[in-house]
This record gives sequence, C-alpha cells and structure tokens, in this order.
Amino acid sequence: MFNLIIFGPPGSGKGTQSVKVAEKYQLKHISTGDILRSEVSQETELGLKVKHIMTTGELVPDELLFQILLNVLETNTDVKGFIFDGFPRTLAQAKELDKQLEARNSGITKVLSLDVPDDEVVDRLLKRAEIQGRKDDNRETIGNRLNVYKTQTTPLLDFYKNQEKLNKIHGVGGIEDIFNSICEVVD
Ligand code: B4P
Repeated sequence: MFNLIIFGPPGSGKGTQSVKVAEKYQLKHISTGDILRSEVSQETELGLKVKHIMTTGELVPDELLFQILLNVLETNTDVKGFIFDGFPRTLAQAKELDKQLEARNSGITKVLSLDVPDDEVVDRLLKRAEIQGRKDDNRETIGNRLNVYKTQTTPLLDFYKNQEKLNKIHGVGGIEDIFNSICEVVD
C-alpha cells in the first residue's frame, strides 16, 4: 500500500491538495475534520461529544480518533492506499497509526508538510468564513487553532523526520503550482 500524510497548519491547503492527490494517485482521501463535521451535522453520539471542542478549535480526544481510524481501516480493505488529511495531529495518534498499519503489513510511505506563514493562513480562513460560514473560521478560533497546531502537532515533524519520511512543500502560490511540487515528491 502507498500511504501519504498531508500535514500543515489550518488553512494551509491540506484539504484542497488532498482531493487532487487522491484523484491522481487513486488513493482513498481521509479527512478527519470532514468525518467529524459530518458526525456533528448528523447529531450522532460522537458528533454531540465533539461539537463544542471543534467550535473552540481544540483537538478532539485521541481515543475518539482511534475509533475513527479503526473504522476507516476496517471499511477500506481493498484500496491502493490512503492520503490522511489532518491526521495524525498528536504523537499518540502518530504512534497508533504506525501500529495499526504495521498490523496490516503496511506503513506510511511519505509525509508532506505544507509550509504557509501565519498571516497567509489567517487571510485564507477569514475569506473562507465569508463563503462557507464554518463555525471555527473566526479570528479568535483561528488564533487558537494555530496555537494548538504549534504546540501539539508540530512535534510530529521531528517524529517523521527521524523516520526519514518528511518532505517540506512551499505552500504559498497557485494551487496548481503547489500540486506540481507535491507530485514531484510523490513521483
Ligand atoms: P480540519 O478540518 O482538519 O481543519 P483545518 O486544519 O483547519 O484545515 P482545513 O482542511 O479546513 O483547511 P485547509 O488546510 O485545507 O480540522 C477541523 C477541526 O477538527 C480541528 O480544529 C479539530 O478540532 C478537529 N480535528 C480534525 N482532525 C483531528 C485530529 N486528528 N485530532 C484531533 N482533532 C481533530 O485550507 C483550506 C483553505 O485554504 C480553503 O479556504 C482553500 O480555498 C484555501 N486555499 C487552499 N490552497 C490555497 C492557495 N494555494 N492559495 C490560497 N488559498 C488556498
């Protein structure tokens, strides 16, 4: 299996690029943000638990993400590989992902980290707020999401660097240009 992780601060274009990568390389796109938002909008038990956490921009507890991961792996057994978008976000999630993939004789092939400065991501997310009205796209929550990313998620960069899987991608510019940089790494 060919498994990618796409990594980056909120608004770095993970979702945008993942859709394109999934299509080109025929990978299953897994966005934990999309999965969680769908649970919230359907008002499932899980959705009700995470609604407030997501609105404030904090991370959903690891145990709930582990359940989601197991469900994803058990229901997608005949795929060529995955592109994980917004997952893992903590060291515990990264270790669990390695463990579960290893148990299936698989592993992470490459990690793509989109580099975008703070002022650019804030601009993008405020723009998206006007179009889509996502509850967590407001100035206060965006600030907290960036903080959470820096404190809880960036340590993963070293984790994957040590595994020699980390590839940094310049994430500012046209969507196609950024996609081409990603393809160079993947190819
Ligand atoms: P996510 O849905 O993953 O949200 P995000 O990190 O804010 O990124 P998003 O995908 O929306 O933005 P993107 O970078 O694609 O998570 C939301 C919440 O769910 C979290 O805060 C957390 O509470 C919870 N959660 C999710 N996963 C979790 C996990 N593993 N553990 C714990 N909690 C979890 O940026 C897209 C925007 O940028 C778009 O508006 C797009 O049009 C624009 N854009 C993209 N490329 C561009 C470019 N080149 N130039 C200009 N604009 C561009």
